[in-house]
Amino acid sequence: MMAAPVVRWPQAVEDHYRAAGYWTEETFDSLLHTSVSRFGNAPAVVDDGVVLSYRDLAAEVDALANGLARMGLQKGDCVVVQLPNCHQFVVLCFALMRLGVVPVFALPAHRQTEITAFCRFVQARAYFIADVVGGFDYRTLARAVLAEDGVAAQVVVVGEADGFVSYQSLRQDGVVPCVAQAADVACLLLSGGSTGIPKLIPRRHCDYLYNVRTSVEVCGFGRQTVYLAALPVAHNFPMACPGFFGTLMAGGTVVLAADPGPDTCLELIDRHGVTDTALVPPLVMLWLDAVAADGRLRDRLRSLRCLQVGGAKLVEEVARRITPTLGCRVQQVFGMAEGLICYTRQDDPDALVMVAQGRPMSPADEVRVVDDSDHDVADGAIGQLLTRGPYTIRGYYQLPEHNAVAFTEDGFYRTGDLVRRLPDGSLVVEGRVKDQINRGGEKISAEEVENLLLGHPSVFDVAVVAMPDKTWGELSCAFVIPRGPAPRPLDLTRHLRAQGLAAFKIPDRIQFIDAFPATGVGKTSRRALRDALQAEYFSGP
Ligand code: J2J
Repeated sequence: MMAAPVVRWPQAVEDHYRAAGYWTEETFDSLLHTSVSRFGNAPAVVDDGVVLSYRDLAAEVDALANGLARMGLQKGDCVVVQLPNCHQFVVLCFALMRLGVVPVFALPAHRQTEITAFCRFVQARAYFIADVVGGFDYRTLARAVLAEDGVAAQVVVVGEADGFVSYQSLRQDGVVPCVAQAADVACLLLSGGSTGIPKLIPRRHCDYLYNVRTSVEVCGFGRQTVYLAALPVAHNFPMACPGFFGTLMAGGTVVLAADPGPDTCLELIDRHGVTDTALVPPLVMLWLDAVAADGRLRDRLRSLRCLQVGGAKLVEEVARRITPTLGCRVQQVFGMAEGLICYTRQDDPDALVMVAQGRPMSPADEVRVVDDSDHDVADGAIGQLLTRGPYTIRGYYQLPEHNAVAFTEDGFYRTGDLVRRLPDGSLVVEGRVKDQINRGGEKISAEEVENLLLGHPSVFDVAVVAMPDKTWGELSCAFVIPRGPAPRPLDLTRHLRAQGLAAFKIPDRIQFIDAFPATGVGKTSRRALRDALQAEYFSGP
């Protein structure tokens, strides 16, 4: 049995979080039991034609947990979950968490490179997929992953199993007891990351439930809440901020959308009386444009109370269009899977909600804004954000060397974000110091893509940087110094695709260059490369 090791908080701090009531003895399994006893026959999860009441949901979890246990999964085992938004995702989460089996939540967009890395890193015992989604056959991906060295997972398929284990067939009558405890790891979330492949973020029942509970309070979720999960639910935002877990804790209804586009979502909002949802900024623009182009669509949004926007910076001009066009309130959310979540509040003045990314949700969140030498900057000045608190991790999963640089000695997480703190404690995100591209909310680690490009024989050196874009906020541009005659850009993107990389990480543009601009200490100046793209953008047509 491999208990998932985590970097813990110092004992005195953990004791304090418990004594203060931030951490309780609850687990995700007790959340489900409590909600079933309080909300029994109310609708919990709506997915396409399927409606599960709280009682139905619990029965599904019982049946699946039983089957998973018979499959041989045990406390401390890790599995990789890569499912689209469907009720089976929700059922699977609770079933695994009851057994103390730890899911790694891969994104639907991940491909062979990422999935293989996750399976190897955690020695995944199982890999959960859907059969075909949007024309992509995940079983083909699973076969490719299984063919890699060091992967020995049982594949479980929602839908046509095609030789693998079928999710449906796993369901077995009977109930297995919960063996997870509050201090155990509940799941491993993915970090956006700025080095190598995504790092894994251990979230324990106690800290992740605190995240959910506090989000529910701040966002005012309750029985009346109908939450549309539009973004992929593997993301922390629609999962726990307050997301589907928060909705289920509060007694509301989760409506799962197959895709986040306005065609699908506006119809679901209308049909199910959705009150709350969460989007990233490019999707907000898509929704705004759809409703602006056809005023009748606005009627479909009658029930929508609040639109949460986060994951990337919401520009003020777009923020200002939301309430007049969609008829709902805006809440800015600045969060990270590592922990800290900032929300603008319902009673914040409009002027603040339009420009700030919110303030930390917990009174126990500690925030510092520092310069390059970790000294606090003057109030209102821009600096790097450091944070620690009852739901911010103290270390990534099994990466001691990286943890030594990603956290300060006294346990603050270095977010890599540049922020400005307003007098009321609200934060305005001003940029970042990490080598990451934020492509409309999807995070791309420059180093991960660079390493794969360096594997191409015609690439001598490469730097991947952010390029401004009106819709996406940022796109990615790879500056490449060729080895010999320059290849075609298409050869390089094909090279990346052939290795099985999530499509959003493929550079949007490839630019050949003779030499990189250098910093004072002779390193490649990514800033100079970014500035060149900025200058071009602002002088463009
Ligand atoms: C600017 N940058 C933002 C914002 C996140 C809620 C919302 C988002 C995430 C998330 C999340 C931003 N304005 N409003 O987990 O629960 C950038 C920052 C941050 C990084 C974290 C949640 N909101 N960001 O996006 O782990 O750079 O979480 O450090 O994917 O996204 O990325 P991620």
